This record gives sequence, structure tokens and C-alpha cells, in this order.
Amino acid sequence: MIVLYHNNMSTCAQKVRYVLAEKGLDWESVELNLRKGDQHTERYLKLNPAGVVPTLVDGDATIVESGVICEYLEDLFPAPRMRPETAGRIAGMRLWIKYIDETIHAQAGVISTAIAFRFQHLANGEDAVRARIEAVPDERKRTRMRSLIFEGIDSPLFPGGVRAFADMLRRMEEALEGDAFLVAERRTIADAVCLPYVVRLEHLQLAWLWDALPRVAGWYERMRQTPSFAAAFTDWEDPDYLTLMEARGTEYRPRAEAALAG
Ligand SMILES: N[C@@H](CCC(=O)N[C@@H](CS)C(=O)NCC(=O)O)C(=O)O
Repeated sequence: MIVLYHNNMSTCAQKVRYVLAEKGLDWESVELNLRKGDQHTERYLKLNPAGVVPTLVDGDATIVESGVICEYLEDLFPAPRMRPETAGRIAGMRLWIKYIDETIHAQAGVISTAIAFRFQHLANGEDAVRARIEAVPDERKRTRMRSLIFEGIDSPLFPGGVRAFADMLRRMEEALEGDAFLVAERRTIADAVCLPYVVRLEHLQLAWLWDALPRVAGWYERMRQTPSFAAAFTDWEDPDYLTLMEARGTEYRPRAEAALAG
């Protein structure tokens, strides 16, 4: 049986849960509490040296990196197909996976922490926050976390985060010009890896970013209506996270608008 080490609200875990659901696979859940630092235990670091979720264990195979996990599942369980048909479009799908992983994922951390998640960290007290940051293996990530947790939306990183998402949505609008989904007439892994970030924007009260992007709005509606949406997202939602994101997102909307305009 496939085992997925994951976290309920993690965007990277949502991608993988979506693909698992699309393929109708049974899997065993091992949930990590990222606020408590379960991802930094010696045992977990042996599976995932970067100390992040998700990790998929399938017999002797341990697979990390959400995009790689999605393609691993596609290779092993090709039905229903979540790759486009032609080499050119498959390359297009992989470019979405790469762009999301290399550019957008970090920016989701920026806006989510600056707007909302910093309050969860700060509630543990400054000493605990500093210890939590020091446990992160990547130095650049530690620097980013310090700024976002202690400065919030005043962090110099915040405006770039909002703009990165405006850019992602613009790219999606362009990609959706010809097809109902990002790289094909049907859902592929490209859609699965973008979806969590659009959901996150909605949770952070940033859905106004696609007010003038009708194709993105239509795509999002279609994706939300797929049965896998509940299995990947709503079934795992933490109401406390949603309440926090809604309250702080509403409060900081003017700052997000200013960040975009400036
Ligand atoms: N490139 C990795 C990124 C994984 C990642 O950053 N996961 C986040 C949750 S979405 C995490 O585990 N964060 C915990 C931490 O950084 O301590 C992937 O795609 O799997």
C-alpha cells in the first residue's frame, strides 16, 4: 500500500492527494504537524532530507518532491491519463511543474506567512519561534522565515509575493486561451500542481486577483467541481487555518492591493 507522509493544509500535499484521487488509489496517511516540527525528526529526515512534505513510500521506493511524485504515480498508474498526448505538450506540462515549484511555491510561503501563518508561530512565544526557524535546514529559507514571521506584511518580501501571483494568474489566463485546461482539453498534472495555489489565494481573500481573468475563473470552477477536489482539499481542511486566513486576509486586503499597484 502506498504511504503518504503529508500535512492537511500543505499545498504540495494537496497536489499529490489530487492525483491519487484522480487515479482512484488507496493510500495510507501519515500526517505531520509542521508547526510542531514533525518534519525535522531524525526518522523523517532519513526519508526526506529537506525536511518537507510530502514524501511517498511505495514498497522499497521513497519518492520526494511533489511534482516528481505526481509523475511517478502517472508512470505506475497511467489511467486515467494525466499527461497530454504530444511531446510538446508534455514539455509544457513539465514547465508548469517546474515554474510552480521553483517560483510560485516559495511565494505562497511568503504571502501565507506574512498575512496569516505568522500569528500561529508567534503564539508559541519568541524563543519557540527562533528554535523552530533554526531547525530549518536551508539557510535562505531561515532568512525568509525570520523576515516574514517578525515583520509580516511589512516584510520587503511581501509585495513581490503578491506580484508573483498576479503574474501566475496572467500566465494561466493566456494558457487557457485554446483549451479548457492548462495544457490540454482535459485535466493533466499541470492543473493539479497549480490548483493548490489558486485555492490558497481564495483562502487568503485574494480571489479579486482574478476578477478580470474570466478563463482562470472558469478553470477554477471546473477544477472545484471535480470529485477529486474534496478528496484533496476540503476533506482535509483545518477550520482554524481557514478562519485565520479569512480574518487576516480581509484585514490586509488594502495592503495587498497597494503591493500590487506599487
Ligand atoms: N519542492 C518541494 C517543496 C515541499 C515543501 O516546501 N513543503 C512544505 C509544505 S507545502 C513543507 O513541508 N514545509 C515545512 C517546512 O518548511 O518546515 C515539493 O514540491 O515537494
